Amino acid sequence: MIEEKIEELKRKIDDMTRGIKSSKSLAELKMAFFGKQGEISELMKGMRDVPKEKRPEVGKIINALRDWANERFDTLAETVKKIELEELYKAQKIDVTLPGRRREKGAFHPNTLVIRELVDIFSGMGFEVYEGPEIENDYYNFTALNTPKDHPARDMQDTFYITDDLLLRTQTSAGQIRVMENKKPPIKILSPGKVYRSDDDATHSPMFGQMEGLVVDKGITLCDLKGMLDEFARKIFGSSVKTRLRPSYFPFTEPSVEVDVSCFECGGKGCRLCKGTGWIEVLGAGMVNRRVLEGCGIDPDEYTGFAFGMGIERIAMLKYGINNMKLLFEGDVRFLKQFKD
Ligand code: 2NM
Repeated sequence: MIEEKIEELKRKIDDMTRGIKSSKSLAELKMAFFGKQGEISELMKGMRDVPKEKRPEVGKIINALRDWANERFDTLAETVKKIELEELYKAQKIDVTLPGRRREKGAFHPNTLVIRELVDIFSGMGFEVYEGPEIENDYYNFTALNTPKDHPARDMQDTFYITDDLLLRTQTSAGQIRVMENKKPPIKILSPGKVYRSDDDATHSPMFGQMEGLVVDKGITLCDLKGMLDEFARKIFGSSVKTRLRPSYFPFTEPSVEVDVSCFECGGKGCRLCKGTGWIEVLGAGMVNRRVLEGCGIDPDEYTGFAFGMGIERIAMLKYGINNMKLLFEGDVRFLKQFKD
């Protein structure tokens, strides 16, 4: 009777464990037999109803079954675990002959390269970098720069106004006024940054980069400006490049000049880049207008200064031979990757 039951249980365990592939389901199955209401536990509980004299015999049989089942589950557990590990190793297998994963590298924008180079050149001459705010008021952007109310640069077309008084700066010199108001000369600052003008065509962008320099001290002359420009031109365009000054007009400088560099492409003989003239216009400059100095609380009879300003995109296009300004605003990596310092 009991022997039959035990044989049946053994067969059942054999059948149920045959297809088992995971440790989890095997452990669950073991619980189903050995757990509180499990068939093996029930058998043990049944010992209560076995007559006293038969108990040692029946006990032996049941214990033997329990040991058999335990061993069976333990061996199976080991096998399943081995299979599971093998599968895990297979899934995590690394092919060391596979080519490495490339991390795409970006590139510095030509504007960034030019800004860095300019900052480097002018730092070498003792300039400190000062960056003012991009949102300015009428006073710093115009009035303090001796730009009268009826000047064309103040037209609504040219300036992005935020309110009657607030605007997007049209030149970085707005910030330089703050420096002159707050610091006693000597002053020697370089102001790189974005400026905004309501222009938009093939050669004008509503936002562009500018870099302005300002030197104020006792005895500063136009010769100092010329000497500094020569040094700057040689460093950025090549050691044989010369500069020349042509008269111009800016409200904030007097006299004002346009600065040309001799063509670094043809050496001055005339080519497509310099349109046959041998010269390329690169920046505007001048001696700081005495009214500007006065307005900042600097005595123009004691101090003089020069200032200059250039467009970053223009320098980048000249330096890297870029013929279309739009390329500088599109951010196409294939374009950007071509430039290195
Ligand atoms: C230019 C040309 C000429 C300029 C003037 C000043 C300041 F603040 F001193 F008045 N900063 N930069 C200046 C002078 C800028 O850009 C074409």
